[in-house]
Amino acid sequence: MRWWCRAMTACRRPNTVVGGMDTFDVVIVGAGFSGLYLLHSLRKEGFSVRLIEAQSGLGGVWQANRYPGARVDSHVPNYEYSIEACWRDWVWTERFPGREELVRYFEHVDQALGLSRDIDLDTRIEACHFNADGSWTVTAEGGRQYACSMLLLCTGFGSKPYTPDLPGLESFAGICHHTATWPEEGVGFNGRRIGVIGTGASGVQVVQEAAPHAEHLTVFQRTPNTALPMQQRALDPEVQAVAKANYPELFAQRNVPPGNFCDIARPDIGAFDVTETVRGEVFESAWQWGGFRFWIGTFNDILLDEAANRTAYDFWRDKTRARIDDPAVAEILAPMEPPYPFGTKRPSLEQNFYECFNRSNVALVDIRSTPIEAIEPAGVRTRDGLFELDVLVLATGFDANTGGLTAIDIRGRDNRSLAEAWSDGVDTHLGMAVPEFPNMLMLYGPQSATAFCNGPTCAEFQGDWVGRLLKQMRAEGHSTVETTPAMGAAWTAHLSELADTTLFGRTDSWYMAANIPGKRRQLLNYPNSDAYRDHLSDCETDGYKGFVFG
Ligand code: N01
Repeated sequence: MRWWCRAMTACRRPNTVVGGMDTFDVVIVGAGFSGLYLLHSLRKEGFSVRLIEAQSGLGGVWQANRYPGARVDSHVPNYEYSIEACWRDWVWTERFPGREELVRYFEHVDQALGLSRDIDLDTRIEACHFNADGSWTVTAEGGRQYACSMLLLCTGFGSKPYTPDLPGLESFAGICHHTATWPEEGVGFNGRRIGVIGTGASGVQVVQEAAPHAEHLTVFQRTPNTALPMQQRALDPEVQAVAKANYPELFAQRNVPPGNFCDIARPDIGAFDVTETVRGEVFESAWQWGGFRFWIGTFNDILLDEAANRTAYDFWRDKTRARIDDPAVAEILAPMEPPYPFGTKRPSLEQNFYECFNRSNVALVDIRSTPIEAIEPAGVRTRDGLFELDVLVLATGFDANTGGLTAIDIRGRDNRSLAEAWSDGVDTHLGMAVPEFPNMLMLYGPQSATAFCNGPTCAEFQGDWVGRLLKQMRAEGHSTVETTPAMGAAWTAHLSELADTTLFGRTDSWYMAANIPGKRRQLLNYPNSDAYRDHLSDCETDGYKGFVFG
């Protein structure tokens, strides 16, 4: 299938129908930051594009995660497109916007860029099969089919919720929901006995919402979260209007090392290059500034060197323990000895998470020392007894990075499925292409910078890279592009080296694929967005080294 020919004649026209199938140059799966950016940019280049989304609105995780308290952890103006039509007339109300505001932002983006006309909502893709002629057949639930030359998977790192195998879960007589499949009509917390399993970002946010309303709240924690102060505040529209004069410069900054935020630079000195007093001042200043600055913006060896890391942990621990009244509770939430190197599990941002445990209606259960034995109709039974509940919240995370992809029956060459190809671990080239899956690219996927890079920043630089690749293929008359098993193995080996030379490899986290029983332990996100971007750029400069065109 010579997709560039059709593109050159069919751009901006309704798609063609071939053999009863809607046929496009490009099919994109997923309407989050990456998918929408690709739709916008590839359409501009004259490709015929269809974007398919399982949910009934735009925004990816922000559609799905409608649990109480859902809120982004990247501050304004980082978490938005750099496209002027999107930011010029958009005003945020808070420094860290909540889920409802983010959904409205995506509606605004839709209007500004006219995206919806090329999107099928409420359409869940079940299968994507590569054909001998180089095309893909994409099949949605209900049987609707699309044909395309290039398949772009933008399913995000957190689109497949993970529910642990808790014995008796289905017998629970109250209301039970995973945070990522929260019902649209909501669940009232007022006057109810609420239980929350999990203290990752979702758990922290639900706890903050439930504590003031619940008759009683029980939080089941397995591993402490080194949550950091968000330092949330309302934003003044007039101040934002003035700041917009600098937005082009600020957004450009997201793509300039060091770092991928426009206003948090990766530091260039180590924790022991300064005196203890100065180190304390640097930590304190980052703490007061809020957000991720304490995680990534203090010293360059915090995530590399154990002793440096310990200085950050100790600062975090002392600050946190000072907020918790009961020393026994403090020891569970912020132990004297670090449960893992600070920052190697993603720190959540909190507003009053730790103070919630000073309330008389909130109890903390350390399920590492008193494990959950079963879920019963009346509640959760641990080794210590039964905790009676009306509502059970499963804030237990995601089959991160790969789950959203392997949930689809994606079959490449020789009819081999992606799930089978990755059954013993993931191999990709640059986190974008999978050996034996020609004409298929992933964005914000496994083995790319993904969760170590601000979402819109990554969506734009990866999206631009893909756009240039497709244009070059069109110009040079190539109809297929793929990577090789050797390149996949080499990239995996490189990530494995990074796991060993940073502190990430020491911790069981979803970065390390270690949150899902039986999943092969490997680093699934590239922990340095600058270096990652350099790899993409070098690949392109070297004539797309590692890719084979046909
Ligand atoms: O999921 P998680 P999440 N028994 O995997 C526990 C983004 N996000 O949805 O740590 C008992 O972090 C598990 O315990 P442990 C963000 O990138 C962002 O909260 O494995 N407990 C952990 O406490 C985030 O990092 C926002 O020991 C079990 C929790 O469940 C990512 O999504 C908001 C268990 C899962 O935490 C995932 O966050 C929400 C079991 N069998 C999400 N299995 C923002 O603020 C798991 N747990 C932007």
